[in-house]
Amino acid sequence: MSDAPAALAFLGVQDPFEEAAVSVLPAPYDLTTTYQPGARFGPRALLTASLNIELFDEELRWDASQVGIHTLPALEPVATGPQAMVPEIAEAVRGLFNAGKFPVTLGGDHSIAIGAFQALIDCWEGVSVLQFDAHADLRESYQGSPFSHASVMARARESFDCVQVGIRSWSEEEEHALWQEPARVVTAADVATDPEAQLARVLEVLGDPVYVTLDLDCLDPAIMPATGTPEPGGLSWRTITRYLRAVAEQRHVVGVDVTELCPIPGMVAPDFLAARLVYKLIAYVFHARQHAG
Ligand SMILES: [Mn+2]
Repeated sequence: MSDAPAALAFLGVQDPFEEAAVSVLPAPYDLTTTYQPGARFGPRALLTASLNIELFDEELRWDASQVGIHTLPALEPVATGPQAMVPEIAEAVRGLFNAGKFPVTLGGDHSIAIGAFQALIDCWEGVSVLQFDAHADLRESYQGSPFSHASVMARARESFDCVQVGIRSWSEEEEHALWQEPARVVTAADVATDPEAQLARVLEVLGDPVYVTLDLDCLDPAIMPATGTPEPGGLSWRTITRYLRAVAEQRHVVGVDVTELCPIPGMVAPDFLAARLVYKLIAYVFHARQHAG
C-alpha cells in the first residue's frame, strides 16, 4: 500500500499507513441499490464533510485522531456486478486485518459488506456481526444476485452469529428467517419502547469479538434522509451513539463498515452526520481499548 496522499483524507488527517491504527477504505459502489442510486457518491460526500468536524470529541474529551488515521485511495468500482466487487473488497479488507489495522469501509451500497465478511472469515475466528439497519437484508438472492444489498445478512448468517438492530422493513419471504432466533433481532419499535432494556438484550446475546455493519438507513429519515431506501420510524442520534459506545466498551470491535449514504445535492447535514458517526465509532473503539483492563 502506498503512502501517497489520497485525494480526500478522512478529517483531513493523513498519517502514514504504517503508523495509523485506522484505515479508511472508500468503496464507492452502488450497482445493487434498489430505489434511488447515488451511494457511489457517499464516500466523497462523507470525506468532504469530515474536513469540517472537530478532531476533539466533546463526549470523551479526547482527540481520537491521535491513534493515527490513514485514508486509502477509493476502490475502483467494478461495473460487471457485485460478484466481481466482493472479492476486491475482501482482498483489500483482508490486507488491512493482516496488517493489524482497524478497517473502516465506506459504502457504497450495503452489498460491499459481503466483501468484508469474507475477510472476517479468514482473519477473525468466532467473530460476531452486529448489524444496524432498517432492513432485514435476509433475501436469499435479489434481482438475480446472492450478493445484493438485500441479501447481506443472509450471507452473514451463513458464517457468523448475528444481531440485527433497528429493523423495521422486511418481506414475507424474510419473515420466517428473521425470527428463527428472536433474541437476536431488535426492531426499531423495540428500541423506541425501551432503548436501555433493548441495549441490555443486545449485550446479552452478542458474541465477542464483533464486527459492526452499519447501514445509515437504521437512522430516522428525519435526521438521515440521504439513503437509497429511507424508512420512517428509525433510530435517533442519541440512541445510535449510546449503543455504539456501549458495544465498543464491552466488546472487542475489530472493524466496521458504514454504508448507503446517498448524498442529496445542497443538503450537507446528512453528510456531516455520517462523518460524525464514523468518527464517533473510531473514538469509542479506541478510547475503550486505551482504558481496557
Ligand atoms: Mn437498509
